[in-house]
Amino acid sequence: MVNVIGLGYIGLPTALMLASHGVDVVGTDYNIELVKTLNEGHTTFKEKGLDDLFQDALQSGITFSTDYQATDMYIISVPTPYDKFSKKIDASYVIKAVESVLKVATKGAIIVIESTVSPGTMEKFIRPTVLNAGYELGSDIHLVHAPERIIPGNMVYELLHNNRTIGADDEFIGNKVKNIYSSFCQGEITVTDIKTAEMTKVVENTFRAVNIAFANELARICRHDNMDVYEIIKICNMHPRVNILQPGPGVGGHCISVDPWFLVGDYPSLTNVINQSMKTNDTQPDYVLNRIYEIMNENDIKDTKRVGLYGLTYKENVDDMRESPTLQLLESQHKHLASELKVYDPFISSDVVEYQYHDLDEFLKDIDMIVIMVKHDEIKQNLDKIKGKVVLDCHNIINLPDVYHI
Ligand code: SAJ
Repeated sequence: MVNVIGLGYIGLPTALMLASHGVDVVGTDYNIELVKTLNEGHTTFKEKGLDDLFQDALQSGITFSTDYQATDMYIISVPTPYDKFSKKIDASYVIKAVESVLKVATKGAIIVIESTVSPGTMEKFIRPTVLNAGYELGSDIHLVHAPERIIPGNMVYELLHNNRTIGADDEFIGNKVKNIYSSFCQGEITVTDIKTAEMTKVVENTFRAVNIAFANELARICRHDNMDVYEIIKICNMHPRVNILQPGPGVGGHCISVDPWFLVGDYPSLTNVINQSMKTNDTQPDYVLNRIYEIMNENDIKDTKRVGLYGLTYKENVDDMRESPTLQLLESQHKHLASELKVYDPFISSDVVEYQYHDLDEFLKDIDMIVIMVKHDEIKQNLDKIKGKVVLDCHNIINLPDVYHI
């Protein structure tokens, strides 16, 4: 039996996928409400294909509990935030999960850490946790790091098809874990050592963060001299060895806006490009705020009450608001001046910010200027409704001459 610990954005789909492919799985989370919701037959977040997968897994016998199970294989997928000041990883959730598991694990059990961790975390924090509890590594307990790569919005497909990396101290254990993941994963699974696995995951997301920062910087250069950044990137990308990502209102989510800071925190004197890239991405919501004021002036819109931000989530067609550029923009706006920017997101049904709407038409009725912060399909399908409004399109989804861009 596999006990999956942490039933959030990564742990839950992973547990469901294993169960629906014949693996005996118990999902554990310390959040009583979350476990109750799952046991009542409901998923806890929206994701394409997740509800069907959930039904399959239930039929295959998955169960959910707040108790850690006595077994020989654990997959831990709990949050790994970073400390905003030191930029270093906060490994406390992973450490606590490992400590809880050690209390019930059978001799020779494998503990797989799926949570993204900075290179060296297993060495610095997890090995000592096992040793301090009186266990011998390599015989009583085996440690493995198997970072995930799935993208929110397409998780179910990517769980099935992405290549994976498994880091282990010994190849036999690595291959044993590979066999478990092979129950559903059709991609290539590379077995390597733990530190390499830790580093590859962080490097992959850092590569993307630096590329987006480059695109954001190009947008600023092009704005300064009135050039079309999208046309320039499109043409450059026709070069066989150039692949520039897209500028946007900022970088959110729990991966690309977080993981590169682990490297900056651990190697401050060696990470100039990464550090500066993260600063560029982090200041992008402020840059958008300035653009809003510029465009308001140009169009004689005197009051921010008549301006609306479309989208609260960190990216399109998901209900996840972690590190969202819109929330960052609202926070920085509050610091600078009193304003009442309106906000709407079709994926957020609860009230999370002031002046939030839950109906697109109501939202549009109360504004003269709309800022497309997130390119949800909904707005792409309702472009006729924003005719006549001043539009700041942060994602270049509207192909009309009088639309403003960042
Ligand atoms: N963004 C841009 N410009 C782009 C692409 C993205 O500004 O050209 C912004 C998005 O709007 C969003 C942020 O970057 O705010 C991150 O979005 P994303 O779609 O690049 O990535 P995530 O955070 O949803 O998921 C990533 C995935 N990485 C990719 O390389 C696409 C996924 O594979 C990882 O597994 C996941 O992080 C993770 O868990 O680490």
